[in-house]
Amino acid sequence: MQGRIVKATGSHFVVIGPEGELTCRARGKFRLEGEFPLAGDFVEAVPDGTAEGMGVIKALLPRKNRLVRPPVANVDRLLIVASLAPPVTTLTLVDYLTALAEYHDIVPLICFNKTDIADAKETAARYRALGYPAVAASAKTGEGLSELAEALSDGLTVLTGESGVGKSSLLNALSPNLSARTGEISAKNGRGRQTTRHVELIPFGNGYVADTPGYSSFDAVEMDMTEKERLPWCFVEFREYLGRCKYNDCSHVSDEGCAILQALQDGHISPSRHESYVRLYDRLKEVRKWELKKK
Ligand SMILES: Nc1nc2c(ncn2[C@@H]2O[C@H](COP(=O)(O)OP(=O)(O)OP(=O)(O)O)[C@@H](O)[C@H]2O)c(=O)[nH]1
Ligand SMILES: [Mg+2]
Ligand SMILES: [Zn+2]
Repeated sequence: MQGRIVKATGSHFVVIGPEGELTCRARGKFRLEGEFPLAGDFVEAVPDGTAEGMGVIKALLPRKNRLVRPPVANVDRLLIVASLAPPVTTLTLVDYLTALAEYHDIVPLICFNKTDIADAKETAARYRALGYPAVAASAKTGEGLSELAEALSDGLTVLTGESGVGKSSLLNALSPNLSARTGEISAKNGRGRQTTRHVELIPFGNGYVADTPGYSSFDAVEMDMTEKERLPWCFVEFREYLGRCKYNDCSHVSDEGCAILQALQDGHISPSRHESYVRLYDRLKEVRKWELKKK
């Protein structure tokens, strides 16, 4: 049958398809070909005859995209959870994460949580002005939750954001039936253990959500954003100026005749977004070939 991997633990995969559910073991074949099945993958799986409900993955269907952290494929939406109350998320990180979403062709949705203790209207409006949906919400008071629920009701949404911003709390508040499972995930992973292969897609509305343990640093290599040539395009408001610089290989950092820098000077691009671009560009510039090989 064709189905989708809704749970991946590193040792086995749970595949759900029209004919039901199969628990499949990870086979060496995929590792050798450099393609390891991930949660979110669409696969061809068949019963393996050992026991009822046990199966084997025969083939991976083509992927739309994949994230490295968390390891998940065919992501439709990235829910970037930020907090303007401690632990305060820097807007640089929000900018990095919107760029990450664009890089992988994923629609970003930003949620500023904890509005019960830190107002986020103005900051949310800044991102809406860029064309990104941005919700001010509180897992505690319920503000913004109906808006979030509606946005998450189809496709596969992956939550991301630093540890402690309230990702799991938001999911718990959104749906009581999510609560046990998200609780289980955070208890198992705890803080700091970010490399876990365990990813579970939880049904939500007509779609799925995947909670992930937060992280404390942003590593562009680990996030698989290694082609710095693509970075300018990942800042949406830069797009209309691309191709208008004096030099074709303009880095939009300090080159003469740069259309982006001109737009910045004219007030069409915000200084903080451009600064985030420069910082991310500088990090990608340092990525050496051996680091790419390491992946
Ligand atoms: N005041 C307030 N506190 C919140 C809100 N949402 C979450 N918290 C608190 O913030 C802390 C962290 O919440 P979590 O939901 O565990 O955060 P997380 O993003 O899932 O963190 P990791 O799983 O470590 O990545 C908890 O003590 C929550 O009670 C909110 O809207 N308002
Ligand atoms: Mg959590
Ligand atoms: Zn330029």
